[in-house]
Amino acid sequence: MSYQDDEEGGGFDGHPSSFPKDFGYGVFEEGHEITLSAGDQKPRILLMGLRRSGKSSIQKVVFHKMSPNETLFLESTNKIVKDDINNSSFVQFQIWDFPGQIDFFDPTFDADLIFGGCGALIFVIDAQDDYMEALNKLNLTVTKAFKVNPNIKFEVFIHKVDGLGDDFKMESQRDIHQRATDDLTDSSNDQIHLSFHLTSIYDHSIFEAFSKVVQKLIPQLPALENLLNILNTNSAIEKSFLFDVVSKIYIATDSTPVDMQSYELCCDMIDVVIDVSWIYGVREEQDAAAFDEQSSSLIKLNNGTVLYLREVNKFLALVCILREDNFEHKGIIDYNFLCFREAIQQVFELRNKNLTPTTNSVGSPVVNGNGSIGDGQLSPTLTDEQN
Ligand SMILES: Nc1nc2c(ncn2[C@@H]2O[C@H](COP(=O)(O)OP(=O)(O)OP(=O)(O)O)[C@@H](O)[C@H]2O)c(=O)[nH]1
Ligand SMILES: [Mg+2]
Repeated sequence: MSYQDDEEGGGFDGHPSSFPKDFGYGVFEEGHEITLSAGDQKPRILLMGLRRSGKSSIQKVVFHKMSPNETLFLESTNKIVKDDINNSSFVQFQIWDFPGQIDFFDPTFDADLIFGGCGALIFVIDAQDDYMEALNKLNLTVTKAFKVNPNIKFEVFIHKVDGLGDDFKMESQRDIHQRATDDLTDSSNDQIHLSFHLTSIYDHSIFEAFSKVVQKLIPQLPALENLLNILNTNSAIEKSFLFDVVSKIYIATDSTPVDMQSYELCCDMIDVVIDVSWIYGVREEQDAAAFDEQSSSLIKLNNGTVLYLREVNKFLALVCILREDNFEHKGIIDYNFLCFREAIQQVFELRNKNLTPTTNSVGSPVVNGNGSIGDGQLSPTLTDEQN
């Protein structure tokens, strides 16, 4: 079952050219005034929504491995909390967690600064609560943000759906979608496009939704998708995901539809690999990563399916699902994988060539390709990693 609603309309159309140039991989056009400090140039994802809607919980669960139950003890956020997702992850960005009671009319609220360098705005709505007030706030927020920066992707998380039955879930989604878009039409803002996701921190839906949000910020997405399609066809693979290992966000997948179960299986596989490596991995250095060039894993399920994981670089893993009979040609699959890995490296190499050395060092490209997980260093090129 897919947790995302609409793809129609003005969403990411698959063309890198539609990608706003002043954000994303830290590439700034020449002459573009940068008044923020270097650390602030990373694309920003804003988390907004009413009080107690679950913003901080989302950020903690997805990026800080907090268990969902622990979020019960989170305190209310009272100022903007900026969180850098950079060293340990393939994709680099900042997440700004806002307090629920933020007031746009407060003179200290600097809309230009906040929405200016923003890539995506996630608006969280508590689906277990009355959402009328949230819808008003949503309308206010997106119209304000759109005025400052029309390139922002607006993502609505209909959150805490774990407490709702399937029918009610669908009904709330339909209702919220309808009302939100009607409100925009009424205020003659129909050029603003909203994407809706049903989410909960108690299952994988929040990771899936976040994957979709992050994917919209990756200009190479169509190329990656294409490579995965080619890999699948030539290796008789049914489904493959390119995972950011630390966050378990998938950066790309082939163009067949994603079903939640496969995604969950792949996430669980990553957990297993990391856990087993931590426990049994041979480690000479003190803090060697649990995931490295030699990471690969094969899990056979009792329904004739095989899960196969291979390391792509320090931050990325390819996880494939295929039928056991097709895994007899493991040699071919491995060979194809090497070609695939090479191609991925070329995709990002091409991008890095297009960057001038200055923007490269200051603009902190969103691609992280070197160093081990969590080792605190940032390297702009993927190719360094090779061999
Ligand atoms: N059932 C359920 N509860 C959730 C979910 N996500 C968050 N919560 C709970 O919602 C409550 C509020 O979460 P917070 O993350 O503090 O909310 P917030 O939006 O950051 O709130 P402010 O900082 O006050 O704006 C916590 O008790 C969480 O445990 C979810 O997916 N399902
Ligand atoms: Mg909070």
